[in-house]
Amino acid sequence: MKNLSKIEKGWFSEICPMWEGVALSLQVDEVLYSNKSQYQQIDLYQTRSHGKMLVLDGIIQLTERDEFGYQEMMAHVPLFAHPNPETVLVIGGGDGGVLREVGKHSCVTHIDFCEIDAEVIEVAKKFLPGLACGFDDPRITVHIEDGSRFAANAADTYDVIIVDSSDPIGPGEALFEKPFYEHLKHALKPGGVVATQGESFFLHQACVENLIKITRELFPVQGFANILVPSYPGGHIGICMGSLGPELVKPARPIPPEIQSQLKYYSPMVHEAAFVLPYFARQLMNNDNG
Ligand code: SPD
Repeated sequence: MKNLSKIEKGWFSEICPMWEGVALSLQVDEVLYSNKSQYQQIDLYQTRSHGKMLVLDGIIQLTERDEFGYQEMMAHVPLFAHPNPETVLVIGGGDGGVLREVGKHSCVTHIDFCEIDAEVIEVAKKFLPGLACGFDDPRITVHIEDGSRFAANAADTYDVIIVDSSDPIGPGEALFEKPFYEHLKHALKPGGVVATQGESFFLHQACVENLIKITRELFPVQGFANILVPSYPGGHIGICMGSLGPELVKPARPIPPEIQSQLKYYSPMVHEAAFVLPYFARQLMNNDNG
């Protein structure tokens, strides 16, 4: 599969076989960075309407205008589903946005961050300070290596694991396969929770079904939540979750006012609502979300 994303007459169009026949276009004022790293093509654009936009191998990873929903939900849904998360592993998400959100939890004492492509981190630090501020947290240890290998070498270590992957084409492919989820389970402490980027139940049904199958086979509790992100394909994206103990659909602890006041998307009501899926998607999950 090859992405054919391109800029034509000043408009970037995100063209990919994963969402065949559909493309989101954003008007680009300036190309701020463009380079092929050891792993992927990295582009950073100044858009007309959505602030800066990070694009990896032709696929939109984030825009400054709507990144908050994705990063907040990927971090706070699993972290609030856990009664007392202290040790956290974040795989992928070299922009730092998920780390920024994880850092808001004072109960977290240690964060391992594993990203395969150091150049994404460098680009974020230079052009996306509102996200890369996530790296300033002294509780973080950065590991530049393959996320699957990193997880495979950890046992019984983390209360929460968050996988902020790109799509299952290119470097992110192995992160959608069962052996990776087996490593994640092995790396969790008893009662641990894992949350991974779960694609769109509207556009990527086979991929979502596979993720549900894998997590259902491996974890006693499984859930799938939805996030509205206008600049992702279909305008939304899922979080596929597995838990070794806690229920996922309700926060396990109240949200401290000092965290809520910093957020724009997540709230306890949004947490619960995110697991309520359209009927056809619920059928896809085999009615597991009620
Ligand atoms: N279709 C794009 C999915 C991208 C998910 N990861 C985004 C990284 C933002 N921290």
